[in-house]
Amino acid sequence: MTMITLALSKGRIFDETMPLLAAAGIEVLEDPETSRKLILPTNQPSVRVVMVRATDVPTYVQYGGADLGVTGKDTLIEHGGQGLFRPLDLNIAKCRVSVAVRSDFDYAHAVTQGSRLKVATKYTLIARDFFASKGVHVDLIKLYGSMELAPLTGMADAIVDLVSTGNTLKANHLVEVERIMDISSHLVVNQAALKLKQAPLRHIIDAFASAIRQD
Ligand code: PRT
Ligand code: MG
Repeated sequence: MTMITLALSKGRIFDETMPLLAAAGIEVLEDPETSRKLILPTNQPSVRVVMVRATDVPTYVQYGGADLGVTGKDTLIEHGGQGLFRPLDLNIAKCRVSVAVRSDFDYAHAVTQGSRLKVATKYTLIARDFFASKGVHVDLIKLYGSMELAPLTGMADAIVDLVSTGNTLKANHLVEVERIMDISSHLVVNQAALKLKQAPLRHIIDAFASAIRQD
């Protein structure tokens, strides 16, 4: 029996991948929110799900810890995508990467004046590329979470972060001043596994493709 291992992260990616798995006839038998198991069985003895940090999904698939996985385009860009085949945009876990500042900070003025901006973010590659393309000089401060706090404490002028409803920015008196890119989650597949386990992986990829919701 050829075992297929799928890497997912808890929360929205797990939840929004379930309908796609169902289309492939796969049902996960335990709830990651309540189970302490990191390897979850499915109704198919040859398919299992490993639960990893969202940022670790591309790494697990790259090094063969999983044959395939579901990961945000944001995470994929920062990872670099080495060793990964990326057959499908799943159109789930949608959001955008944006620049936000304190509502009392004049971003447009700072940019036209050619000021150096202090930018806090988890997305240093995306931020570096974006500001370079605008010709804005930035000092990037790498953070791993709670980006919203950086402008509030005076540590940064701006943040580059994911926005979906905008409620988190609003609650912290921040305003979105630029949209950098739209984000959705993608299916990623280990390139070697795709050759060695071609038939079962094709079956999953095709089923996912047929179940993608367009909007
Ligand atoms: O914490 P860890 O490093 O393990 O992972 P993570 O925080 O990246 O995981 P998770 O599950 O939160 O996000 C996984 C993926 O979901 C991301 O890589 C995105 O591709 C996607 N996604 C979609 C989002 C959001 N929407 C989102 N709104 N990821 C995070 N958020 C956060 C955002 O960072 C901000 O803090 O939600 C907050 C904003 O939401 P609104 O609705 O208030 O604007
Ligand atoms: Mg999160």
